[in-house]
Amino acid sequence: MPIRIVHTADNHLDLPFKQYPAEVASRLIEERFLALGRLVAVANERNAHFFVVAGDLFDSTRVKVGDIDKAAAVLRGFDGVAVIVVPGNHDHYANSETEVWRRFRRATEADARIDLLVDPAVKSYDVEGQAVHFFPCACPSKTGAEPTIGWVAEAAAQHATGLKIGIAHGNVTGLGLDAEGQYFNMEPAALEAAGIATWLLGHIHVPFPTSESGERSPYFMAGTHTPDSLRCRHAGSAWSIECDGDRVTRYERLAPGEIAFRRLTQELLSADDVAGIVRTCEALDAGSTVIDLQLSGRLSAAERAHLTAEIDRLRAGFLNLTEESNIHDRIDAAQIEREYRSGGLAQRLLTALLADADHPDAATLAHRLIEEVSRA
Ligand SMILES: [Mn+2]
Repeated sequence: MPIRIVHTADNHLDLPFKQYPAEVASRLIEERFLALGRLVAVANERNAHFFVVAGDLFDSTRVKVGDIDKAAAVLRGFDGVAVIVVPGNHDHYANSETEVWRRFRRATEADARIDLLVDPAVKSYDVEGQAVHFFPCACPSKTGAEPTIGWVAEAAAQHATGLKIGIAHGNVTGLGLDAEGQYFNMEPAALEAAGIATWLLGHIHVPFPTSESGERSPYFMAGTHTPDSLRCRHAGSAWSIECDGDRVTRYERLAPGEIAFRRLTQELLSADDVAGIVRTCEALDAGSTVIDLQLSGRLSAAERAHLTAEIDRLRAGFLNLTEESNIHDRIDAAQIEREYRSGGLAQRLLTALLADADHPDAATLAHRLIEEVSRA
């Protein structure tokens, strides 16, 4: 019988989202609990034996008590053999006084299936006669450099049989993004040398492997389970992993997130471009999208007014819309006709420059110079 594991990490429950208005922040905070609940539901549908959280379940070591209870309630919904929680760097385990874990223990003591693993010691389970050994490597601090996985190879060698799975949290050389900091760095060679079936990792918020499904991988990076910032390009991720005997035989990526962050960077040079960016926005699922528009280019006064009106209209539909625009004025035929005497030098010069497609800024620049000179 295959052993099935659902692997998540970097849930960052209680991430404050301070940069957003209060009602947007509370929706984003709530989504992280809801998405974890969706993932537990998928794990149950798939009859997973283990639900593994490879660090950073919480965003910090000081979390509102109510939210610790809420997290515990979500995890309690798992129907399998055990939920295994290992502290990451954001929710590191310094000692038995570390607040978040003291309270988490209290919140979960009634459910023996929730295992908080903080010590570097093998934890073995018997699943219908099959031995499954987990090697948890909790983070002792937020920004440590010392590897946490060093003990695993020797401990794994002491178990001749059974499925052996490592759990750790930190950067992996070659995979890291600067965004998360290269803490508790692990070398791929060291991960492979541990002599276990695979590693379930957290820390880098992007999933690894890069394929949606496959047959084996020396390690898995969960990726945050629901998007957490404009940097996040995936739909939230987690892994469903199947093992047979002492190895991984199949994996599949899950996508429990329901909120997206999108940054659209666009140069606008015409009414068509304005219509295009509006269409792009309208094609998004606005109610569950946090959008950030980074607009540049040159527009006529009329095009610009239209853009502003359209953005105001769109703003109402989006979960959140921010805009950072750096758009210059562009003179057009209507404005030339309005402001300059027909047949005069300025009108003829500007009309000719406007027709020069190779130099789209020329007419606008000339117009600005003429204005300056005539004001002087
Ligand atoms: Mn982390």
